[in-house]
Amino acid sequence: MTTIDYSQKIPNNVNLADDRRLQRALEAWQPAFLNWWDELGPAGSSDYEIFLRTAIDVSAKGWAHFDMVKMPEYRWGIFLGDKEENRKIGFGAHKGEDAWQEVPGEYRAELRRLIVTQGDTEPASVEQQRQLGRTCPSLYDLRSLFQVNVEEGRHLWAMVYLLHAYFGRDGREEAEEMLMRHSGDEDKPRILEAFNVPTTDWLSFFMFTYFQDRDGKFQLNSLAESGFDPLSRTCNFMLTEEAHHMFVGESGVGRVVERSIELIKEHDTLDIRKHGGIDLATIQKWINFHFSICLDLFGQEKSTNAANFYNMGLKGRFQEMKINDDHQLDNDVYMVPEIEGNRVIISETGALGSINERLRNDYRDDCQRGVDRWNKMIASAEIDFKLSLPHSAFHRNIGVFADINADVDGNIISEEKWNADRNNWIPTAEDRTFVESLMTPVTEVGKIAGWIAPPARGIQGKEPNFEYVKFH
Ligand code: BYC
Ligand code: FE
Ligand code: FE
Repeated sequence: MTTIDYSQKIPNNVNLADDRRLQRALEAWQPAFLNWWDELGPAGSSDYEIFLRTAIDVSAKGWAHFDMVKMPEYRWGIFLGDKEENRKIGFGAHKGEDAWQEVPGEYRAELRRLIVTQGDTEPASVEQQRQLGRTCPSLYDLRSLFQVNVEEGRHLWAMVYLLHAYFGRDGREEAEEMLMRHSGDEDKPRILEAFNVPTTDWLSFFMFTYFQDRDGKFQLNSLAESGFDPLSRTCNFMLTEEAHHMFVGESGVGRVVERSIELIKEHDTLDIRKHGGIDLATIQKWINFHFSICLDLFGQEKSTNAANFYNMGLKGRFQEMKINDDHQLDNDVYMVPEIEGNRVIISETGALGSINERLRNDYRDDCQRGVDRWNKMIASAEIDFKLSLPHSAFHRNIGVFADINADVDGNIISEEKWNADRNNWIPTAEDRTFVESLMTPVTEVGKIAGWIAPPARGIQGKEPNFEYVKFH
């Protein structure tokens, strides 16, 4: 099963040729996808040849093949992770029963909703990043952007496959809708808020791949625990691709920090804007913005939806099988934030109802690790500045903090104070104009923009200044 059949119109490792109806339905969706890619995928890129990796095998080792490819000719396909024989449902009311190979009828609507929400984010991110190719800081970075974009396109294929294969007519309709909602569209926006925010500059792109793709990591891990085996298997393979997206984010922000440190040292000032660098205070504002909108992606602190998904065995916790408890949580508790008077307090609630909050906390810890590594770079250059994640109450739109204003330390503040101080915390129009002013494209082999350090190493054994993208 692990080897992918590339002789088919739609590459796959699910024996698609044996199911002619499904094959025909997906082959009918394929031109709509390509049309969408042409209209809303990476702008102006259809003739570029790019050093891209393509999946050839779904095992953990050696799954990728690298070659110069034009993106419209990328072989998007359907790749499920290996099947675990006799897999059991690991949590919830059906714990210990055989994992489902078909959709459990009673949970059909919930399962479809989870798959649609997951699937919707994938094309959304491609739409959000559509214009970035025009302002790349180097060919290396341009390749990274396009690699991320084609893989997000493949993640859409992953969810569309599930909809077509397991949800009949309404699945096919949902697959069509995936290409009809668009990021930022007033009438038909993407489902989750953070996927309607344009990604207009490369600092935002690196923040996106660091923070927002990391939501992907946590959500996909939770869905990989699913009792619905095809969903679990597809998420397991998507996670191997996701790791690279987060590498792009962490190393990207790291290289911006590295360059800023160089300029601070060279000019003996933190105020490096006039020297063409992004000052650390500006980087902090971008962190505040992206981290806070990503916290919203985890839903409400107390959620009956999440409790139901868990009970039903559809969506688990992060690394569910490594947690040492009964995996049913009927008698367990968890601490969630609440507003009491003018303060944020932490109070005990049922563990089942607070699955979202637990995942958000796991996510926060994971985000902190990269911030610590960036701070180490700053500290070893003996610069007195520390980057940090804002408090969870800061700049939120979902959950208990949606109705209050808070500063970056989590103190509840008045509307007036928020309006007076917000410019110190999140990017202003001037900040954005400044960062955008640095975004002049660098496409010469071996050259890099002045606001970012070069990568430590290249891709797949190539030099950092290999010609990763050829324009024709
Ligand atoms: N925006 O009970 P609650 C990725 C709604 S990223 C708008 O807490 P639930 C990627 C909610 O729908 C991973 N609406 O909700 C990254 C509900 O509506 P109803 C994406 C929101 O269901 C980068 C109501 O508020 N995957 O892969 O527990 C590049 C009550 O909320 C939002 C997934 O998200 C929001 N942020 O939690 C490319 C996994 N939050 O019922 C790709 C699948 C909540 O009142 N999705 N609402 O109509 C889920 O598991 C859940 O849908 C959520 C929401 C965790 C997102
Ligand atoms: Fe994805
Ligand atoms: Fe991703």
